Amino acid sequence: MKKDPFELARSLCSKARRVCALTGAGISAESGLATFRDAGGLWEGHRVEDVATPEAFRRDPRLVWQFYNARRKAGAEARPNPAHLALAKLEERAQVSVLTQNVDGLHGKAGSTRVVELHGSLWRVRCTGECPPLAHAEPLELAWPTQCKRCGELLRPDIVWFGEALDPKVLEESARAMLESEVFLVIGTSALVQPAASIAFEAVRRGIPVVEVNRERTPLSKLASATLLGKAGELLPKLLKA
Ligand code: BV8
Repeated sequence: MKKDPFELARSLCSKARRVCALTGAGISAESGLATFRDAGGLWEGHRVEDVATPEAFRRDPRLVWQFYNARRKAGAEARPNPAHLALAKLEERAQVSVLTQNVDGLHGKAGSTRVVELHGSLWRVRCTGECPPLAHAEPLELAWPTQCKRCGELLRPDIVWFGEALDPKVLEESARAMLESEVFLVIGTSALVQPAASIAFEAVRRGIPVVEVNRERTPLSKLASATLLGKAGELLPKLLKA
């Protein structure tokens, strides 16, 4: 008889000493940050896939800059929610690597110490020339245009846009963290965006137990060891309680 998914997930998580978690916009929803799917993938009537791209930045840099100013403004008011905090607290009894698709920085704010930002950060901008990324205090409503102080080239968000490759070093670090994990958590992601989602599918292929926590079923649900449907802010503290 199939074990109750919550009990199965709890037994996997309570035993694991090395945990890896892939998180998406859903884990920050209860911090008040809109997910991409909930907003119907729209921001001010623009499809995110049309704004978060290098083409959009070339075509209308001011619009893209306003999009990220708005995200920084919302992000600056956001606080980690019980889901972020439960992952951070888990570090008291396990090695926890968080591979996040989010750019809001909330895992770090919650106290997680091994966070891989797959898609960059709202809180960093970088030169479109050759200079290294600039970290800066939040919130940042940069006026447009903003030139790099070192070389005068335009600044851009230090974020991976659609159509841009992820940093190979980030992908290697993510694969290593997944391969050494005893349980792979997938939290608040529609598991559609690549290559981030492929890390979860690779964990399944490698026979690593995968526990999914999401409000709705996703393409991963039929392959996960357990899928818990509900709010991450409610389920994770129960799932990861010592
Ligand atoms: C690349 C930064 C190539 C921007 C982001 C067709 C098929 C497959 C792939 C593609 C394709 N066409 C194009 C592609 C590639 C594309 C892609 O995957 N597109 C998708 C739309 C199909 N990928 C790329 O472009 C990547 N780059 O492929 O480059 C390349 C290679 C070599 C050389 C040159 C080029 C780059 C992808 C990164 C894009 N940047 N973010 C920004 O944030 O502004 S992605 C962005 O969208 C987010 O970071 C996030 O990753 C993604 C949205 O996904 P989720 O996080 O899952 O959020 P979503 O809203 O979808 O889901 C939330 C879930 O949470 C829902 O299921 C919901 O039910 C649940 N939920 C809600 N509330 C709660 C909850 N769960 C629990 N509790 C709650 N309270």
